[in-house]
Amino acid sequence: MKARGAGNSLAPRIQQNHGFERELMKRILVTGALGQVGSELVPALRQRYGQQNVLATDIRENDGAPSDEGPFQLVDCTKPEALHDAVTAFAADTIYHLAAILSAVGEAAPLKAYEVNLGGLAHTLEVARVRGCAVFIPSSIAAFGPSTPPDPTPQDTIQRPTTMYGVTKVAGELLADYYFLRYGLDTRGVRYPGLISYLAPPGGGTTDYAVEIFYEAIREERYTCFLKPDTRLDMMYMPDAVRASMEVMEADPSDLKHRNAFNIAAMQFTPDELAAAIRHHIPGFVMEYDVDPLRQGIAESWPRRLDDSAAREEWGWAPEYDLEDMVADMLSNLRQKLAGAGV
Ligand code: NAD
Ligand code: AKB
Repeated sequence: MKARGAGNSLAPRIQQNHGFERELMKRILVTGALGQVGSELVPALRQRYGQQNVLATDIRENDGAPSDEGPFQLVDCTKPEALHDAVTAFAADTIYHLAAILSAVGEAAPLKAYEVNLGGLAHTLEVARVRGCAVFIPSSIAAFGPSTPPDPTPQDTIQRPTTMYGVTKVAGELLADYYFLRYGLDTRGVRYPGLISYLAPPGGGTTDYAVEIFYEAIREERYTCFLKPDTRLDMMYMPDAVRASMEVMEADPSDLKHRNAFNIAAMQFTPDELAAAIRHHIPGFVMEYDVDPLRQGIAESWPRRLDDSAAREEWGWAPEYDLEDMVADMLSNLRQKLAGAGV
């Protein structure tokens, strides 16, 4: 694919303010920074805004993650004082709030998912209100449910998710809108599809198969998939997700009709189609199926393709990677990573 839209590119450093009497964001605190997204978003933010201007935080110790080349602090987002102290001490003007419990893990511990995903977000928004920070809030295809039109899924439509993860995501979208409408807080966000990446492992979601498959394809030339072969889902390669997360925060606020929960999309495929794309590079690759009813049920309740026209129109969103580009890049980078680790 690799044909970028003519819209909001990160190449020229945007010089406008956010409409909230602040210059370019330059002191950024990231929660949940050691996860699948943070491991790639933190280095990208540091490259753009300066290594010392991005504080990575998480509830667990950093044991050598890619985001370890800069400030790191333990912060539990369900503890409002700790969050407030970290934001204040770092003089953060922006928070990327990534801390979360994903869909499959969330079904094993629904109240924990509620506490972290919704409680953590409420505390983050409140600290941001007191400290005057902009906030990036990621939502997900999981914010939709079985009564949502699945293909394409409009920007504004029926949601009614049936997982606790989805319940917290749709409530989080509303909470983010509320803080903007009620307090003028600069909240923004996107609905990520299932994300595929090679740096950090996925955190226990339903789309994890689309990452695991690459590890097993390289190591064993075979993979047993927990979703049915024809389960179509919306997916995205991490470089596109990272760029979207930064572009939406740099968008001119006067162009935004929506602020939170922008649908973004790049590619849609089934496990069978992903296996076929991998076979172009590893002809002997064998895919087997051992379906997990929990994750199959979750996947069937999610959209197959998001309509991302609002993001395209309002801030120039355009993906760079399609299925073919993503598979080639994943295999090449993961081979190098596993060879480097002696695996
Ligand atoms: P992840 O599970 O890989 O990482 C989440 C991080 O949050 C972990 O490092 C974990 O240690 C941390 N964490 C958990 N509880 C915490 C707490 N109480 N305080 C502080 N940190 C805590 O998740 P991810 O894939 O990096 O997801 C980041 C965001 O993107 C989440 O909001 C997620 O819902 C959203 N999202 C991700 C995907 C995907 O495919 N990865 C898709 C859609 C949306
Ligand atoms: C999950 O599967 O839970 C996540 C997501 C799509 O939000 N990857």
